[in-house]
Amino acid sequence: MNAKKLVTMTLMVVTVIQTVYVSQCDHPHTLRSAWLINPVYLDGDITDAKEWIDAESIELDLGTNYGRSPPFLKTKLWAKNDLTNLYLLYRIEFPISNYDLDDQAFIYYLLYNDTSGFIATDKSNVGQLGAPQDQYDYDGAQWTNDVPTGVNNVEGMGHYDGTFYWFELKKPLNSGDMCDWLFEIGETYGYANSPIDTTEHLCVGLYDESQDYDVQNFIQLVIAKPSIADFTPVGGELAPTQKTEIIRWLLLKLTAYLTLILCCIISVKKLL
Ligand SMILES: [Ca+2]
Ligand SMILES: [Ca+2]
Ligand SMILES: [Ca+2]
Repeated sequence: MNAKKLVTMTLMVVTVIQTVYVSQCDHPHTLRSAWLINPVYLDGDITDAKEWIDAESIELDLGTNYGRSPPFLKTKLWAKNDLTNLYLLYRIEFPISNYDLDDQAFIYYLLYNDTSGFIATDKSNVGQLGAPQDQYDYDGAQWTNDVPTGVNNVEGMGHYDGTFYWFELKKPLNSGDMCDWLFEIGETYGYANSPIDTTEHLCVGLYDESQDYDVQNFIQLVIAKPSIADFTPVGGELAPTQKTEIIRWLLLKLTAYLTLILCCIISVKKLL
């Protein structure tokens, strides 16, 4: 192997390693949602030992000024999804002296226009006693309720146990009402980690009603895609639409793998 071939192969290896490194380290709060196995009962609490054991989680601090200023609230966030819905569980450490029954958890998504304004906006709010709100049309200051233009697609509840706030939230990946995010399985959402970064924003947080401010931070969310093991029927039949979706996804994945292997074989043959 001559020096030119050695340099080319080294560059290929470095590029692959760099791509993997960047994809894993690009955002400080990347949450890789897990594929849902156990059902969620939206009571605002961990209902049983199995309910959230199949989810993935991250730990982060919420704060005012997009997580940069106090008070800092130690938070753990779990996520899982199926083909239809995203499920989130929040655990937010909160001082009992500031507890308020009207405090709410939220997640919002902003897709910026290159010049000004937003291409898409969506916010989900979950209170402790239910009554979740689904919003859109953020103008930089105010949100508008989806209803009556669209539909309230947010479900969930929460409670405070004296140390932690707990909230459970359920939202469709694609409600179709044009007032919500449009998430797809296997895709990544939320790239900003600063308020001046105009790549898409995905923020989670708590609205402190008595202080009238948001305590929040940026996250990046990777929506899980199914594996074959996730779809082994256990005493039941898969719905036809679900079967079609799984087959389509598996074929796409197989095609991608075959193309990658073919490219590698051709590249190696050329180099040797
Ligand atoms: Ca529950
Ligand atoms: Ca909405
Ligand atoms: Ca909606």
